[in-house]
Amino acid sequence: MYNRRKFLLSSLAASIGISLPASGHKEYRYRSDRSGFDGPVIISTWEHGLAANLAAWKKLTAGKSVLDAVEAGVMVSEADPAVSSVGYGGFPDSQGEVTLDACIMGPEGDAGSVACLKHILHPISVARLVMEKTPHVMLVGEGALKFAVEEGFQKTDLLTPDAKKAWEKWKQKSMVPDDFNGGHDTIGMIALGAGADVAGACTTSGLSYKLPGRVGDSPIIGAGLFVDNEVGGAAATGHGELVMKTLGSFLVVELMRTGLSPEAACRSALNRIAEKIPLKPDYQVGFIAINKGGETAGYGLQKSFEYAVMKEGKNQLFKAGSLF
Ligand code: SD4
Repeated sequence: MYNRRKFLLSSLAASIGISLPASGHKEYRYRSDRSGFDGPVIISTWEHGLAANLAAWKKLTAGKSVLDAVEAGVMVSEADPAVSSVGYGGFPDSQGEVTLDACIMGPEGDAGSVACLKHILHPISVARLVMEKTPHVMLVGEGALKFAVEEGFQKTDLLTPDAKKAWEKWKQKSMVPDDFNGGHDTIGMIALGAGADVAGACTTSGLSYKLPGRVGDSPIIGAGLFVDNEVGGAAATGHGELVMKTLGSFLVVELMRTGLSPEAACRSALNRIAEKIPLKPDYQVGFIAINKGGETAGYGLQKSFEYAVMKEGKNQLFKAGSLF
């Protein structure tokens, strides 16, 4: 099987004029007919993506892998108490418990994920170890926590005083979990590194005041995140139920595979959501995407979506186009 794959790769390489090293790994710079890859490109969701991009950029320019880059990038948001939808400082569920969802995908088609994980500051690193050290893709709840502790992660209290105060205020008003109460600032990140390899990471505390046990799109491979190293990658933020019902990030990548630009693919996936699912006026979904040529885009259902792109050493925040 391996030899056949290597043979096919060598034949393909010969037919497009590149040479492969003994390992069979591609070491050329990818050039598509849309644009050329010319160095690292990182895209992530929301304004806090700027700080995350910078951490990822530092890894890539220090020669670290694209997986190291996306992991280090989103860890910045996980540790930031001011980001109320990710990691430490994330708003809790309806019972006051912070539960975290995260996943990571690498260029070799590998994936790891954790869902409804409590007490761990960096769920993205646990997801990476699920990918690297187990034969599984996803661990949830108690099992994910047990795995993390066995791997040496410290248990910590993730509920900050500010998040507790917000939850107590919400409790006074309502004991009915609101299906979309709170900020939309899950961090999703896709990076294109050396050799135009693509990796992605996504991490969140999910919807504020969700029902206990609720898992959103963010740790679901294909929903909150999808990477195909032949095409590019995509990640989602916003109302996870809408993204799960359409397997949004997979859809964006598959649309890019047909030749759509990242922006057209994100817009088309959002159109799919708008056509198939009855929407409430305040529902938001944002997609980010990057293709193998280094083209990036973000697009939202509503106007509020922003995304951060770092390329050629410049880190910039963009207002995304929107359907409504
Ligand atoms: C979820 N998509 O759990 C996440 C929420 C989110 O910013 O993106 N918040 O549904």
